[in-house]
Amino acid sequence: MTIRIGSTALTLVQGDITQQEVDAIVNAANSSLMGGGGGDGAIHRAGGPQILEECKVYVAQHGQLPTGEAMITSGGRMKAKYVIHTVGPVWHGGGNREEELLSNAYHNSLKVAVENGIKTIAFPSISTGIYGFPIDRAAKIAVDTVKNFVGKNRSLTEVRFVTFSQSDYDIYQKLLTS
Ligand code: AR6
Repeated sequence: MTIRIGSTALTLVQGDITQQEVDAIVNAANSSLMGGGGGDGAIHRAGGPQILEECKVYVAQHGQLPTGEAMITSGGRMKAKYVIHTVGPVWHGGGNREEELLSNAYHNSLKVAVENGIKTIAFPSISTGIYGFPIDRAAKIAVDTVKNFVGKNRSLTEVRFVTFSQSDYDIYQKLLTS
């Protein structure tokens, strides 16, 4: 499904983030940037060793990536030209600025995208797998942060939400159409 905000299409698909034909896919990474499980593992497997090499160079120069921040590498062998790596918060019950940090992860990923001339970008549901953020709250933050960003910045033509499960798709669909 698609909704429009100004010149930007917000789209929702159920599928695999590694297979998206967009300029950039977002990786729900961890601060080490050295790979992991979940979508992070899938992205490094699909993209090949080039991505980890670029992450190592970044960490050597800048140190680990703090929660809520974002950085960019190439997409290696994937169709997407770039991967934007961001770190969502681990859910600890909501009293540790988790909502603000999750919003920052979306906002800073979009900022890095615009700075790199990216027009189309696909997000997984950051923090809602291994990091345990409740999906209803996380999806609302994702949709609100993206809507707010594209309302102010016209250079992105598509922001795509990619959910793994049908139940997550349904939650995003309700938020996008409300
Ligand atoms: N395509 C789309 N969505 C996916 C895919 C995929 N291939 N694989 C998983 N998901 P997670 P997090 C969904 O765990 O919670 C890693 O070890 C998944 O079902 O990938 O931010 C990192 O290195 C869920 O809905 O990310 C970190 O240590 C969503 O993507 C940690 O996990 C996010 O789940 C980050 O945990």
